[in-house]
Amino acid sequence: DRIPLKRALLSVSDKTGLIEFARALASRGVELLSTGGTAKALREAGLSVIDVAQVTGFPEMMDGRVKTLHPVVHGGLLALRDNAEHMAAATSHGIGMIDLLVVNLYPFEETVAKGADYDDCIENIDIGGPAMIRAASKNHAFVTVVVDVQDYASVLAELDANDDTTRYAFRQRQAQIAYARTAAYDAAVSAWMAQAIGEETPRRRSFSGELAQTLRYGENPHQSAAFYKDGSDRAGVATAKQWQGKELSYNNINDTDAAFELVAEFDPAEGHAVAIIKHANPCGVARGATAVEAYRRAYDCDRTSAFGGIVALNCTLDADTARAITEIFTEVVIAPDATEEAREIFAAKKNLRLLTTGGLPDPAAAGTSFRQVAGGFLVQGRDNGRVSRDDLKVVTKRQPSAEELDDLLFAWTVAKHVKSNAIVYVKDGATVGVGAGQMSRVDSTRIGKRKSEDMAEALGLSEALTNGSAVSSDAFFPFADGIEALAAAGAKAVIQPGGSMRDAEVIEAADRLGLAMVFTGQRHFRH
Ligand code: 93A
Repeated sequence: DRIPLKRALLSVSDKTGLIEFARALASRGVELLSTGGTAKALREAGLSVIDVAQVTGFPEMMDGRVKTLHPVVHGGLLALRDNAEHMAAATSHGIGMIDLLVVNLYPFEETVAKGADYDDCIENIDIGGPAMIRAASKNHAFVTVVVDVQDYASVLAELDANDDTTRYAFRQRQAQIAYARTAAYDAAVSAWMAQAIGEETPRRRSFSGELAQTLRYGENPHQSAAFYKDGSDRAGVATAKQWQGKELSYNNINDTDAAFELVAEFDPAEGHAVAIIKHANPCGVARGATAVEAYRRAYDCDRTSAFGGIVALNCTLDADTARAITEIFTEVVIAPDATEEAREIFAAKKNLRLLTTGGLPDPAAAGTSFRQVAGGFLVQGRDNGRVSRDDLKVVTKRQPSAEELDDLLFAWTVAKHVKSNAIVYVKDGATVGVGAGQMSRVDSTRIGKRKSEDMAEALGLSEALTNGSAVSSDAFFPFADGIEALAAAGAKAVIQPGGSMRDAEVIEAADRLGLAMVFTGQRHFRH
């Protein structure tokens, strides 16, 4: 199963590492074939190279659309070396074998990402490259294929370890990677086309990802797991720099994502905000005049749950905040940036992971989210719904005060990131009680209240902070009982979508209990 490399075809758009790799191949006696730009680069570096055009007998034509699409190339990649008929055909047609194919494709994804126009994107769809990659990969019994610059070193290591040959298992692995690459490439083309033609629900769609990290296990130790990047540049856990601490776990990644997506809702221009997440739900979110104040206020929502949590900031992590965070055990801290002093403070806490992202994701950005179900998956646009003061409709006799309106909008924004049924109590720009993930909305109401009472007791307060609070509900109240439960918790103002059959009863209850209530006209289920 060991195949020596006598002849290689190199055709690459990304010329990173090309010269060094080609030189290493040439020094091992490998003959080099190449397409226009690649051949030019190799020649300029003093390497001797044969033009593919010379081998095919055709010039590169039609703006390069036809360069390598020729039987001399594809025969050389596809011929079975142990098949007498194949080899006889190759001889009679003057087809030389190609043992190594090195291709990276026209930068289609990058062209789309930089906002190029339709024709430019079309011109960057590589045809000859994927055709060769697929041919070489099919014939991995004899041919080695390389599609990633990072694999140049792997090939050389393989040759070094195996007397200048490649082993079957190595070629298989390379072929698997290569097919994933062409699949990802076509997935990108198809996704771009769907968007370009305004097709939101294409009849066929495919997705692709690149391994970012193998994980020790999934949600539980008996589940295998890995983390894949989708190639988008959204600031977050997939693109963050990890400064310290052991590798993130599956649950860490999920919770860190939830934390950062939540805190990114709060524009740093409007002040510091901190979110603390446990099991993908917030157990404290707050604004503050400083980052450390925001952290302490978030922490004071539910100190018990915050232990071992994930902390996200919408601003630079500074030394004061870093010191406050290290007072308890925290799993992960994620922020756009961290000062050197803050990093030094964390350095003493070996188990604490610090991630910086360089920025915040745009909460209003469009996007797609997926969920697997048995036999398929659900696709939807990401929940980028946001409401502002102008969208609110006051439905009660009592108008909310300006302070209440601030808290209502804050509560609404947090509730969007809480598992349904979500009830979020807020006072002065800080959550004071969160009821998450209950099957009954009234239960979420009660849980938030009880949490707040527990905290009041722990902090030695005379009453729970739900007293006088503003409350958000992620979806409408189907009955008046939810409103009654909120009033019993001392809430003074309520924000909810509205739209229940019994809205009239719900509004009547709010009026009777002296609450101010606003409707958003938008729902934030999160199941
Ligand atoms: O336009 S193509 O689809 N037609 C081809 O026949 C072809 N053969 C190789 N593009 C083709 N390629 C691509 O050219 C390779 O995949 C590679 O990305 C690029 C290298 O071109 P150059 O060597 O001229 O820089």
